[in-house]
Amino acid sequence: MKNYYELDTESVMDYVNSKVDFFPKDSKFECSEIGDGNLNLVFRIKDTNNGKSLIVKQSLPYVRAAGEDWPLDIGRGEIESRILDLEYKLTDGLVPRVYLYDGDMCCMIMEDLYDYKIMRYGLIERETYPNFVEQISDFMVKTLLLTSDVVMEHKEKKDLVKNFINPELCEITEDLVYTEPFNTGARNHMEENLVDFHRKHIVDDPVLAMEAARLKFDFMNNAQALLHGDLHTGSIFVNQDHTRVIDPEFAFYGPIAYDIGALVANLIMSYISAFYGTEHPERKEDFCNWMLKTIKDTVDVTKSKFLSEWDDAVTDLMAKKAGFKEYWTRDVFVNTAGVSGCEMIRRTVGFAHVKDLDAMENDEARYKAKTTNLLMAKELIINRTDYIDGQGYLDLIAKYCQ
Ligand code: SR1
Ligand code: MG
Repeated sequence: MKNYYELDTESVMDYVNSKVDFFPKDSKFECSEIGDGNLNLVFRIKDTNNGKSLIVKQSLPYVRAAGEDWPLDIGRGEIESRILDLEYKLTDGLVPRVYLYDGDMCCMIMEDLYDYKIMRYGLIERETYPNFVEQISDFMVKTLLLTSDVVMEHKEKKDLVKNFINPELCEITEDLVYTEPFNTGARNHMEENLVDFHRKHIVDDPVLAMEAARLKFDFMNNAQALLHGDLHTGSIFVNQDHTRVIDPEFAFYGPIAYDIGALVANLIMSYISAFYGTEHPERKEDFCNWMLKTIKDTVDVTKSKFLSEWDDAVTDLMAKKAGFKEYWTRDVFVNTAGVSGCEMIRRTVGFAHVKDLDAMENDEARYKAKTTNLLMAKELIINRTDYIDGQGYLDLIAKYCQ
């Protein structure tokens, strides 16, 4: 921390020029802080003479959304820069390119995806993305299957497990996703009219608690693949042609279901928000139909890519035995449903909510959306063996969203 100082929109320009030879001498800079996540500072620096730009992402020694009372490992960007390099290679560029990681300043200098938009904000505007499923399923299958023991030489995989130990960020997930939302107090927060509902339907249900506990210990003990670790729609950049995944600072070796489940949950919450929401009525029907198809296809296309990649990619002799790939894939998708449920609950009553639900303007619609979200989530956790394909999710949505 000796040479660390917190950057601002003035100092970041000199900082960048001292680190990379990217901008010409006569550049005319424009700089803004665009970070809207819970953890870091993110600056966009642009040379208005030629339009070239880049991103500087700096870790703070605390959780940005909470303040200095919640300290956090400042070296997390180092893991993020390493996994971005690896994912860039595994996925043929479905993540931004990292130009430099500076361990003194805990800063990453990286490609600016200036012609993309954070998917969550696009979905809130009811935009649709025709290539999303094809590309995000590629991202998941390539990063997850190819870093697992069924494909990798086992000692090399264990080296990766060691190199991606990420205890502080894992602890955030263990607490915020798998513990606090199933209890009262701690860092949970919710609207007043949800307090009794949360207690009755979530906290006081012993069956739900037991199933959530099973999922928690699967998260902690199942070093299955190198995860992104926070694959929600705020970690995905999209436009009409392309999809790029950002922000893998929660990366570690964990259960594949954690990445797929986080994504599916956030798609479902976007659907629920549009289904009950009063915003953009003219786009509602088309958007909801697209979103249903997207939820279904995300599950089905990802699953079928796991199965079809399997025969080419898998090296372990026992993993090639008849029936094993179907067993393995089923297990991933059963727990995907459970993880989706945990993510949906924590985004409604836990520390970190989602704008899709919180920004709904109409009080009644928002209450309906959030309570429906909690009930669906509970069903996904308790009866997760029923939700192993896309149609299962559509049946669930049809039953609850009325
Ligand atoms: C204290 S961090 C809260 C949440 O923000 C990140 O994006 C993760 O989802 C984490 O759980
Ligand atoms: Mg993030």
